[in-house]
Amino acid sequence: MIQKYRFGKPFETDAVVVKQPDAAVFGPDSTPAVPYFTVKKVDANAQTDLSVGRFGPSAAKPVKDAWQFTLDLRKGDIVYGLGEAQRGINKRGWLYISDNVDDNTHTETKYNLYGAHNFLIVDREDGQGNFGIFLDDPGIVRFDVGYTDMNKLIITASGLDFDLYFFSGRSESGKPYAITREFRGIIGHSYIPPKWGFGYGQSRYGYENEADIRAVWAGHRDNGIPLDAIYLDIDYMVGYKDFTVDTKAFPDLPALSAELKADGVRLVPIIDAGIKVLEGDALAQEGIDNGYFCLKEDGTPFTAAVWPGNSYFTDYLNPAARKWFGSQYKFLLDQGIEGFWNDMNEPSIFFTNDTLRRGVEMASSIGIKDYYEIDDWHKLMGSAFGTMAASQYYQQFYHMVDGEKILHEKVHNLYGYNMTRAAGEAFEELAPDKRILMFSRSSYIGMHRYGGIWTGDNCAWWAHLQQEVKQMPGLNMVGLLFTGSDTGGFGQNTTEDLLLRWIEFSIFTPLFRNHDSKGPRCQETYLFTDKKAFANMIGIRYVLLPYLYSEYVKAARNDDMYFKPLSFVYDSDPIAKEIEDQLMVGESIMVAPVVTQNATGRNVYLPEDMRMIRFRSGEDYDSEELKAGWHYVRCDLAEVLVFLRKGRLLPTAAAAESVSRLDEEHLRVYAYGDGSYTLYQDDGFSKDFDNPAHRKAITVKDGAVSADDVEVTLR
Ligand code: MIG
Repeated sequence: MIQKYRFGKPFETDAVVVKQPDAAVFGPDSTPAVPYFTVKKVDANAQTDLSVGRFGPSAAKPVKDAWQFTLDLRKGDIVYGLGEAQRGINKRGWLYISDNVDDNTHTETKYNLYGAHNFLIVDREDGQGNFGIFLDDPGIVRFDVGYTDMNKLIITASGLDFDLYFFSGRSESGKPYAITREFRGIIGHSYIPPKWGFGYGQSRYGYENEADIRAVWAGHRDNGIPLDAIYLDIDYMVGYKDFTVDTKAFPDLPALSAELKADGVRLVPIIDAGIKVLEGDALAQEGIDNGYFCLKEDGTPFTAAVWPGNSYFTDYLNPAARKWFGSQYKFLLDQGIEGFWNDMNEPSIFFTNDTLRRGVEMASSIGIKDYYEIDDWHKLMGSAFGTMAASQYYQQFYHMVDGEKILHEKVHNLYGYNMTRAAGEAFEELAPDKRILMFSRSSYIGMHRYGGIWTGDNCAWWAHLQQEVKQMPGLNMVGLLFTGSDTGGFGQNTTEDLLLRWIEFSIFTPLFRNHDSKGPRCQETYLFTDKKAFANMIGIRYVLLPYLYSEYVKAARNDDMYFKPLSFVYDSDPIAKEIEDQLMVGESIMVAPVVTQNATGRNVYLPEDMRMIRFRSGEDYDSEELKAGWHYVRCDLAEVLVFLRKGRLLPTAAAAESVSRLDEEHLRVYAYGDGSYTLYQDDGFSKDFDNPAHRKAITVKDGAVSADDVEVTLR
């Protein structure tokens, strides 16, 4: 059952597409009553909660006049959700703030990352009275899940205007999985990328020109390492200006793109949110003339420093501006480009003219000197340059929506979502018959209809590999199925073993991209010693693709999850509820990646008897049946373990160097007993996902396998 409560006059976020009736409407002076929670109005000065108090972590942004919802938690209650948020699959024991930010140090004591995903589930220890809650509030929201008080869940809205939804689960009332499905049923189907988007991609902030791209291409092909995409970071542009190509570095992008494509490799350029302020520039002028940019209080365009230098920020909440920005992607589509990644769309802001001026004034007030003493530091950094933190800027500009001026901070978390929506809506017109690869850094619930996300600037830390495993189910709960992290780590220096182990997990994430920053050592796989190991490991991704692609498309069309926590499947198993480093991938398999250095194996919990398949490559594998319970299993570097459920099938193909070379007419099906499976196969580009011809039945009966339209052998 779904119950929706309206508070005040919410901004329409378009997160929900299946509109729900209001169970009640609460004005600012009412005494609201909602299920499960007690409600009160908070104000910063009277506040004692650690999460919102004047001396709490969010002290810079005191909460004034906001509705707050409090619930007592019992010891064994579990809280699932919050999408991209850091920490565990079980979110208990921390404070999470929905306040999208560009922060490249994801330590576990951070409160916010790039996305705002205000959906969570309370799974009671006795299974009674479970529910899901979605706070559709695009402002800054706090989820205090046992931070102020270990036994309380305290949710503080951004103010008095938002929609609040409760879900008790459609069929199997109260089960977290059923609750998730019910929620997913009202936010629309997830985005499906072109099939090549499931191939392996290589990226580095630092590829500067055609020669760099050719070297990456050759590095893979010369070593038999599969490759479907090479990413272009901001250096392909002229002065970081969106929708330009530096023709000195890339003299003939259409030709390069066509040459690569003939070999199954696509170029995927980055698009940044900020548009360069430049006299006489057609794009900037068009934006100004039509009022497409966010404005300052005085009605002139707001500008701030990002990569291009002084930049405008497109008002993506204005449908006309969205359409205009989206139409610009045509410039690259026309050059043979079929995929993009949207960056800096929190939006990231380095500083503004005002902050700069204040800093200089501050420096002048203490007297401009040739050099500064250590004792000048507090004056210089403390009050002027040192406060150049992005978030204060969110109170300095406005959106114009339906003639109404709206302070950015009130709708802050919608920015990246609507940049990606601009692209997604444009692709429907510019390339109606073709899927375009699209993923974003910043997001809000609803963006899953237009693209995926990557998890941003992680580091080459084992802890971040562990973190990524835990982020996946939360993202899937809110419909963001096309997800993955920077494999190998973006910041810091990776090592060969970390990269191999990371690949061991990323083989299963729909987005599978090795991405690295400018400073750290290079981490293209072919630069390491055991090139064969990388070729085999990445090859296993292609081996598994018939299954992974089928599971992805089915999950997207059925509003289902591709990654699930074990407890969503084995919901009465108390051990399964505590497993945070194993996941269910689709209907047939469980994965248990090795995520610690120098380990030669790990403990794995099997909620039921399973068949463990150990892949060294598509051809080289062994397998054994394991009973339910705990097992220590060996897993060398460059091996991948897959745990196949009883009565389920795992269709695989022979390894290939690109998705375009995959032979899907001949499949090898792993089985554990008899079972049946629905394979999804299409051309990888068109959008007729529900065409029944794409769904092919595979059956294993009495140890013999058969299938519609595909040749299958049993393994
Ligand atoms: O301020 O474009 O998260 O993937 O390589 C850094 C350069 C801007 C941040 C992205 C990262 C990308 C980088 N960008």
